Amino acid sequence: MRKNGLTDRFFPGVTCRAIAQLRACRLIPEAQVRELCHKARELLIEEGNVVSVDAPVTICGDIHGQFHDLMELFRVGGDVPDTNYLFMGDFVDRGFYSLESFLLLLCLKVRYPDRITLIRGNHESRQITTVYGFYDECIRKYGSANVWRYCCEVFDYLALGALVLGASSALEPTSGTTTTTTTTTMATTTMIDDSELEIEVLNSKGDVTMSSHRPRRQHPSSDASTDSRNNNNNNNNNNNNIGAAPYRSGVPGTGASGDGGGSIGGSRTGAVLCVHGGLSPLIDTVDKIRLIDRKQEVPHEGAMCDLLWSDPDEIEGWGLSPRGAGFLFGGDIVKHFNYKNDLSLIARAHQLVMEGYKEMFDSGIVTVWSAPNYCYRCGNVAAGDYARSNGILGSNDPAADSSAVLSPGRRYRVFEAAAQDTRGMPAKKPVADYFL
Ligand SMILES: [Mn+2]
Repeated sequence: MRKNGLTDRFFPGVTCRAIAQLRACRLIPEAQVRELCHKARELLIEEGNVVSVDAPVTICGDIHGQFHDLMELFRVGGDVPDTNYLFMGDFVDRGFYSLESFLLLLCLKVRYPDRITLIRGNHESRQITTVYGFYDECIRKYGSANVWRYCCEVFDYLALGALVLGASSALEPTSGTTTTTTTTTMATTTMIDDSELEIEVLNSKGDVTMSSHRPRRQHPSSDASTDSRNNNNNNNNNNNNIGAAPYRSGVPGTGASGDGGGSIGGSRTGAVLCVHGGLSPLIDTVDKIRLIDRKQEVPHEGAMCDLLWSDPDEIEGWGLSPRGAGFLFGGDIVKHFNYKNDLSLIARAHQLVMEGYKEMFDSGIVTVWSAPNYCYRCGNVAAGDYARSNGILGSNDPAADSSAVLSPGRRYRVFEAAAQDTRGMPAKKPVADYFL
């Protein structure tokens, strides 16, 4: 079978060599790109439109061909496969290294399929890439459109979303998850006995720059005793099992996952839905996303288009998007969708946010942006992000009734642009910014 042949040729030697080469920002031969794209398609075709991902996972936003910043992201957040990653699309265009960035991510996907999840952004499209740089880059670097075509065929198979399941209650102290910790963190988290760490913001050195706690939720069951968090200092984030140590074993399952829900005093944790853009007026349940025939170019309208193009906005209901595709949606839409689908949070990318992340609507949705100093000129210092949804518990409103879906603990890692080697940058005129 061809499948076995491909696997034999690609596992693990060729893939490892290709990964090493791409990490050094050197391209692999066209024939290897072709093999890689075939292999990636075989993997992706097996994935549903909405991939289930176990927490903990580091969720990343737009990359846009900023290869050196992607390397910085891995340096700060932990390397694959030690850290699990979920990238929410827009790997290509704008930056000068779309090929190196996307092919590396694809190689990592083929080599560690359970460690890395790639979902589609609106730039993973034939039409958009011919306008915003990726097509030109392929021609420039490979001399023909072949590689662009191979990549576009992979784009058509990328999932449209992901559900992060099994996120535990509160964040465990930073010392357990990073090598670069500060004693301040420990002091903060241990001094406040009756609260738990909900949000933590770290800079690229691992220093905590902000943290917020919420009152600890009272559980009638013995699960409360597990609230000692885990003190496993060897935690390498490899845990992929919802119920297994070192993460809280008593975590109620998500309504979306259907396992173990409601075991603790009626309180529930929700899943985190990850999409590139946002919601669609044609989609009121996650299950409806699963019914879309996704294996095609991104359409100009309809549910699939909206998921990749829409933006949250301070409005009520739905609004027209200035982008000309997708919709604007308000906080009421987010709250209703999250409630109906047992979600605690929607994580999305698609919009530049200067701080790297931005929560809206009582933390019902977060925008994550991972391309610092976007286009090498926007000066957004904190373009990294990571919503590490390995923690959750306590509703946003402590007074809310116990049936409310609980929000996850979030750890945002903010990083600055990597030093850029500006040599070899093409003198191409920048195209119009449709979103600025
Ligand atoms: Mn986008």
